[in-house]
Amino acid sequence: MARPITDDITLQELQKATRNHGMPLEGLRYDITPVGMHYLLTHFDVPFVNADSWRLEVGGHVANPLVLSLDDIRARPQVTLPVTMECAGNGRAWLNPRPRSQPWLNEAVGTAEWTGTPLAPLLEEAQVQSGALEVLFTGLDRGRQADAEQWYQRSLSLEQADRPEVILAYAMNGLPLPPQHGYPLRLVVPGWYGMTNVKWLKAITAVTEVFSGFQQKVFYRIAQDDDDPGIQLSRMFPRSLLVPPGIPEFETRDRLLPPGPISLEGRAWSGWSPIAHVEVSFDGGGSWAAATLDPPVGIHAWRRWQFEWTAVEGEHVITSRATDEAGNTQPLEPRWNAKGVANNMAQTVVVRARPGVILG
Ligand SMILES: Nc1nc2c(c(=O)[nH]1)N[C@H]1C(S)=C(S)[C@@H](COP(=O)(O)O)O[C@H]1N2
Ligand SMILES: [Mo]
Repeated sequence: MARPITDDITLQELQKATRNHGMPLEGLRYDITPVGMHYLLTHFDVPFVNADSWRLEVGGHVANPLVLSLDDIRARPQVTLPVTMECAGNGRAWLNPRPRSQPWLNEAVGTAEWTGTPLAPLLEEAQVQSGALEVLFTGLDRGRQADAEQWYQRSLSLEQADRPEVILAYAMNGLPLPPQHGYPLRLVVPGWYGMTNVKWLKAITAVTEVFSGFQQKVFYRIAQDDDDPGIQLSRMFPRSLLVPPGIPEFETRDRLLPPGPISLEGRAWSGWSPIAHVEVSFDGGGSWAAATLDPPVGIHAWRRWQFEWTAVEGEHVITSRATDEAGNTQPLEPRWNAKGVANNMAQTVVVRARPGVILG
């Protein structure tokens, strides 16, 4: 299918793309994404952390500031949650003109089992004072982006920070966080786009003003240009992705398979509410057929779907789209915005059914 993608990836985009990898889409077969297959996005450098001397400072507008070691945090109540995490920039490379940033196609997603301790009791212990409006999360990584030198920082309203599923995670899929995913401690906010999940935490600060840092008030907004304040992103819009059927063509990654019956499968998620249905189209969205849904991997994790198809000889374009219980769904065309965020347009996959193709 004709796509409005331009081919002129710049070296600066390539530099980001080689540091920050996506999940190979065949990884959609796993309920829990193996650690090395989980997508990765790091704005600055991965900090080198000595966990023995590392401390988390919980302070700001609190009556009882805390300084905690990793052992202190590991001694607190422990929870494990499967969480589907997706970068807000997923889908950016389909936009035309393409906003120059990490050029994701569809693969900036993964589902990990995060183990950690709930944030709310820690804030309670620190005794956040009245007058505090937000909780600010600061990472150990520092750099310069769009003319501002900064620590990587994001805030949450007190109300969001107090949600029971918000955790400080020190393990991923049962092992200590690997350096690139936030060692020794990261924030996990299930349902929200990736940028919220601050890695390499060094401070959690109750603040009396709404945080206006770059990663909050400038980036991660749906805005038409630099003068448009836009809409702040929070939860993930629904998306469905297909496990690539058949075998790939090396150059295009289009799919090859022999004509005949084939079981298609994929995964769908939304940060707003549970997935209600997934539909599949073979005529570019003219008509849709319902896929069968498995139970979700967890209330904050993706749901597997399946569709029995018979491929007749020739070229096909498969489109799938997810709709959540709140009624959010996926558009067929990208919704352009200046930062290239929240483009949850339906994925299309080109499949060629040819006699004689041998499946791997
Ligand atoms: N400290 C810090 N936290 C961060 C980032 C970062 O650059 N620095 N990137 C954010 C973004 S944009 C995303 S999408 C997720 C990616 O998490 P992952 O690399 O573990 O998949 O981390 C978020 N947390
Ligand atoms: Mo991201």
